[in-house]
Amino acid sequence: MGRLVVISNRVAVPKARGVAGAQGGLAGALNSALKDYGGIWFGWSGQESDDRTGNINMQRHDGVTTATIDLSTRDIDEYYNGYANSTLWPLFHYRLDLTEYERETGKGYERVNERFAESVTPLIEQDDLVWVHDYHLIPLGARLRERGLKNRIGFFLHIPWPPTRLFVSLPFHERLVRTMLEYDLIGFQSDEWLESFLHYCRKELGAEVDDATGVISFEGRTVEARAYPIGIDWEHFQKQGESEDAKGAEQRLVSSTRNRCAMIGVDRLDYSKGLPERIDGIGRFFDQYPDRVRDLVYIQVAPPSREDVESYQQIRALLEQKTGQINGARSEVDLVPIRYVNRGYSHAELYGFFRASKIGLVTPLRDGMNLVAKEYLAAQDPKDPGVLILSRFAGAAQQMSEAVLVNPHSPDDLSHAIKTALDMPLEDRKHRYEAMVATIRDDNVQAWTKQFCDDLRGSGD
Ligand code: ADQ
Repeated sequence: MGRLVVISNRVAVPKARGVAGAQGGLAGALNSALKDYGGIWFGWSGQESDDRTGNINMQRHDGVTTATIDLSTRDIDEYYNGYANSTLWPLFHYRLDLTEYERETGKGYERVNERFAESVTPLIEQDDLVWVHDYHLIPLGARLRERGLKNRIGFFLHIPWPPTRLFVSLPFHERLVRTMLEYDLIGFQSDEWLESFLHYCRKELGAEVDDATGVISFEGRTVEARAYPIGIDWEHFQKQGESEDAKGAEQRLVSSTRNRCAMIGVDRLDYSKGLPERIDGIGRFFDQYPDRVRDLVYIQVAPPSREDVESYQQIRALLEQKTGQINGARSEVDLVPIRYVNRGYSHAELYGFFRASKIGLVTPLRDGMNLVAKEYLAAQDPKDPGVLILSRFAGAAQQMSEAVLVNPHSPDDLSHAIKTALDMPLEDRKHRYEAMVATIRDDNVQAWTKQFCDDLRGSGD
């Protein structure tokens, strides 16, 4: 059996795991996969350098070999901050208003994908499975095929796939999707994103699509597309819960909130996560139920991300302004309704915070999956679980329909959900928790990687 070669934009070594929220949900998932299968994780080092010698930095940490390259200032600007995060990310999260279409950044995106292909090709052996991740690297499979690679190559998209009517606003959309059809297997987080992709292939490319199996036939090739909802590393997360850090964090929150109910949100500071809208919903709750202000304290943990992109600077300023307004209007000398923390925490500390919080608020405007929703539930005490309030626009909502589902755009809906959660009887909380937790435990990240790799091994034409 061949090794696994994982290729993603960034490579995060295991020992750095969970330290800063900036590494997102992808890092933990890939480290687990590589430990199980052996192989290499290739990607950008995160370093900026104009060294064009093509040096690859190989390292081994905790059973995982990483191979990284640096990118030049121009590459980072055009490929990462530009096309990936100012064009594809907003468009795929349905934010046409924030989507920039610049020919130069598109060229930078192509150039870096070419550079990735050039650097990683010599590292790939004949029987290796190659697994490419996410929107930064959509054309990579096609670039690898041009270099003669015959291996099984799979692609997983961690973010939503937009409806055809939005996607066609992307210049050269057809070219991008044609490169995707060079993979053997394409994975999406949920049926909704999968269906949008299949719709595009049928309608815009005229491909033959079998909706039941996800098999796409196009210009003599056969590609399979399926939904693989990503999970959390259940065992690792439970272990974190037993640590002193987790217990200390739980204690800190319990003692600092005393007899008030702690409600928590943990998100990268990203406009897709619906943070200002969430604060509006909390403000509406305080307006509608002024006698409940003393019952609740909201903790928002939001480490900054992608700070070089303007829309991210704007979202941060907006969030600070809205939080400040509510705290200004509602605080007492002994009471601050919203605690806004602009930093990341370890998974152990997050576990403790989640466990001490009677409500978890996860309300993205769009999200491929959302692992925080699953982590929140995984940290609950089964005898006295908290309530998850979840956006119906997160991929996670498909699997977690017993959460209190909300429309994150509606302050009234959010306010009503908070009231429902605050007053929910124990029996109801337990019933909902039990209905969801088995899936989170069993459909974990190990099951996810195994399913994708097994299917990739068996797929292709
Ligand atoms: P993200 O957009 O980063 O991931 P998410 O799925 O919520 O979103 O994963 C975030 C991860 O980072 C979680 O493990 C969480 O614990 C951690 N994290 C978040 N804030 C943190 C903080 N303040 N401190 C420490 N850790 C923090 C993308 C997609 C998602 C998809 C994942 C995985 O956007 O939809 O679920 O990839 O596929």
